[in-house]
Amino acid sequence: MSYQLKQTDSTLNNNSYSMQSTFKVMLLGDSGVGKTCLLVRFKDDTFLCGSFIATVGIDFRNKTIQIKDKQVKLQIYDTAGQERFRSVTHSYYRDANALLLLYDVTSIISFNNVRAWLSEIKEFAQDDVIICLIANKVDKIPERVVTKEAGQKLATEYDVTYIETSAKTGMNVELAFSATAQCLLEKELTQNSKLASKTLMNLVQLNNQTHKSSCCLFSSS
Ligand SMILES: Nc1nc2c(ncn2[C@@H]2O[C@H](COP(=O)(O)OP(=O)(O)OP(=O)(O)O)[C@@H](O)[C@H]2O)c(=O)[nH]1
Ligand SMILES: [Mg+2]
Repeated sequence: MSYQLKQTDSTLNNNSYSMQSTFKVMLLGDSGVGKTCLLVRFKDDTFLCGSFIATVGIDFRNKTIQIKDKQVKLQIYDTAGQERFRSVTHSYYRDANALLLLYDVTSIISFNNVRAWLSEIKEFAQDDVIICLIANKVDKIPERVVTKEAGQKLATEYDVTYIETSAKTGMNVELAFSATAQCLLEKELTQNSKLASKTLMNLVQLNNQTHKSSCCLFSSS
């Protein structure tokens, strides 16, 4: 195994050393699709409701999760969706190990823009970056305009994993990050990004078959 031996976060026992890997995960997508809310749900298990405050430039939060006997530290970059910050965010793509590309299921514009985001990814990110297409705000059932089938079709066309989430209810939020972390661990071990992408797809499928609401395949700290 090629995991680095590092001291873990200060939240863990200072005297304990653990097998830890660190990965950079970037959140992308149009302004207002729910990137910041998804991150806050994952990090603090709360929902930012009320007035929408657009992210300026780029922000980041760390979270360490446990996958089997491994500590996985995720450095999560929350980017601004607004066009005027695009040049700032482009410079971060290169370092990203995984990209969570969000759209809002109540906004056809955000869905149609996914292709443009994927072109940017192709231009600025590493060739073997892990990509997950996230259909967010699925709790807004009456307002939904982008179907699951349309989302899955687009994901299949680009050979990326598709996950439906709600930052409001927490549905699949843990799954999106934890399955991505597990996939990145596998990629680190095998150096095979195609195999790791398949692992991500399988984990999501397995979860959808066995747990209809939230994921309990992983634990986090
Ligand atoms: N109902 C519902 N509302 C959501 C969900 N996720 C986000 N929102 C709302 O959507 C709005 C925008 O959310 P943000 O997370 O700030 O959007 P963002 O993608 O970070 O936007 P930028 O920072 O401008 O790129 C806020 O008013 C949130 O309350 C969700 O899953 N369900
Ligand atoms: Mg934001």
